[in-house]
Amino acid sequence: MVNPFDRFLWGAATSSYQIEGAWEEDGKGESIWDRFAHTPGRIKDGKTGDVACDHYHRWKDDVALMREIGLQASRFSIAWPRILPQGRGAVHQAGLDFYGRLVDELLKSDIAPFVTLYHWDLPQSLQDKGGWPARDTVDAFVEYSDVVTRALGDRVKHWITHNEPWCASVLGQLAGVHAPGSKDADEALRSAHHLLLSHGAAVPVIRANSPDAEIGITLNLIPAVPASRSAADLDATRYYDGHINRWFLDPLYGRGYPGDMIADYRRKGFVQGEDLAFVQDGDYATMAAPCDFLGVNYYMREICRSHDVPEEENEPRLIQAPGPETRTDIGWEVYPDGLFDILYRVHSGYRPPKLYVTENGCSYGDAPDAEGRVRDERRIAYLRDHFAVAQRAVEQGVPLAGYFVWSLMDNFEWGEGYTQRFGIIWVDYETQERILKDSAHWYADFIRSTPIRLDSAG
Ligand code: IFM
Repeated sequence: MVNPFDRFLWGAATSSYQIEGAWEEDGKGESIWDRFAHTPGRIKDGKTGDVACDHYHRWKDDVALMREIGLQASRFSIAWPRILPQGRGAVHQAGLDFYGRLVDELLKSDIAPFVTLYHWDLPQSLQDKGGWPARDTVDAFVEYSDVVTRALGDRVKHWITHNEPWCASVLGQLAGVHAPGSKDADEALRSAHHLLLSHGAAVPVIRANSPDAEIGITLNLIPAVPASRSAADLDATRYYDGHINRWFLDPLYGRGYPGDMIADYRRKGFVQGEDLAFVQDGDYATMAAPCDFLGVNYYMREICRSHDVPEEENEPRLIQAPGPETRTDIGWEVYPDGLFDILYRVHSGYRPPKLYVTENGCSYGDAPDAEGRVRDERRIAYLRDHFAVAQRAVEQGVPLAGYFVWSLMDNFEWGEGYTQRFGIIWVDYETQERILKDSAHWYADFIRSTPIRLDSAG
């Protein structure tokens, strides 16, 4: 039988903490993002995701807006503490029911649900027991994946284990700007390892519960470009690429951690001794569990220049690309060709059977005008140019099967609070009114009329 969703899918993405609100409703447990956002000084303007877009109560209307745009797929994440308020143990049926109703409404609307199991809202009670640096959290994630995929595996045909493990480990536990907010290189590396390990350990469990589903993981990948051809800048580029891309891609595709990066991390004091103490026998095989797709989140490239001070050897300085007009409100360069570079590089270097762009989008603050219309032309140009690049990648043989705009609606942008608007739907956070921006109308027309089906099957 032909799977009705076995074609190129145009969608939009969100995540639980960023849109749901209802942070302590219906028996939900506390997450590390609840705790982090409630800690003074962590989030711009002292904002939290307590209410966010109130999607927990407005989900039906939000699905109606997706239908109006004509989305073919919706990527969203599940809040682990709604399902297992204490992280493990007693399953909370009300949490499962919420997502069950959402999935049913999407399917009724002919919108394929792409479900991310972990988009950073770890139950606080697991954090209290050590969080991702602790190996036990791997088992907890597998148990949680089992519970969710048993309940929804008959209806959900696309599972994403983790979103951007680099952010969860490095931003959360080295830079300290995301939850849980620590600054410890050893903890960050352990966390990255346990995130990847839990992905691999969960894959067979998800497959058993949802046998005809596709399973993958989503990485934030950034093409690294040298600022010059000097040996120092080329080495800085190698380092940056290793830190953000290869440290995650290599183990997922059976190569273990990159040796050059282990050496660099040892030099920087991130790793002690010869071995990575947290890697146990069999871990590399587990992490490389065969998957059906890789999700790529693409926003920008980085131009890398070496520092000349010896103690910061291999720590690249990231320099600005020319032209402030090419930046979005959050300061990221607009560089559509980087999407081609990263897709092609992953395809030729790692050969995932399928790829999805699971996030791509831009932050622009255009607000409703006197007629209540949001004329976000820059977002339209951004999406049009990136879609054209995706088209080129498909024509060059990249097995790209779908594309999710980040984001369906303006939402809580982590440490930035509500200052960055990535949505194709405007959200008035006071009234919770939603307005389809011009980009949403443009996307609707694009989906309806796109003459060329971006079909990787050829
Ligand atoms: O909002 C985030 C999302 O949660 C993960 N990827 C990047 C987006 C924009 O920063």
